[in-house]
Amino acid sequence: GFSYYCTTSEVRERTLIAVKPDGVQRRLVGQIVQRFEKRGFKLVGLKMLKAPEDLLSQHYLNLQKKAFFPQVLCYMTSGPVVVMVWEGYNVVRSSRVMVGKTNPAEADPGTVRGDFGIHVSRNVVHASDSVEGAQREIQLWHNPGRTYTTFEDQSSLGISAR
Ligand code: IDP
Repeated sequence: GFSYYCTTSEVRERTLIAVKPDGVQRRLVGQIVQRFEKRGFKLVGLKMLKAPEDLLSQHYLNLQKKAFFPQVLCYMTSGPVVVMVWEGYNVVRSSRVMVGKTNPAEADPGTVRGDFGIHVSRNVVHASDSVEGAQREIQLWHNPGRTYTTFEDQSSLGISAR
């Protein structure tokens, strides 16, 4: 049909966006979802889970040798994360702009980290940094064959009667 002539592969590009434990705890999930929806991107996957360390090690393969890696693991396992897949034209590059610089102190106002971030270990969101990276991360986090502790197990979320 016409789609063959009119669409480009960038339209179906996908990226992995995760609201990190501090973002979930601070009730920022809705505002973050809203930013991506307003921008015209399409939500094509979402799940909430407490990330296992082995999954995080795979996710952050390039950081494993850094001295601060234990800090990253501690931060990312401090509570559940909300992992989403968003689709749209140039979504990988646009998301990185919307999310802002890694260090919230350097992130522009108007970006997620510039508006809500506190510290590199409290920077609210993750966004894939390349199309290839996004494909790898989507496979990793949304592989249905993987066993997770999901939100159905409330004890894993730190939700208690306290
Ligand atoms: P990115 O999340 O902006 O792509 P990366 O360099 O891939 O940045 O780092 C991944 C995550 O690791 C960051 O979002 C941040 O939470 C954490 N991180 C990066 N650098 C540091 C650091 O120097 N100290 C502690 N945590 C860090």
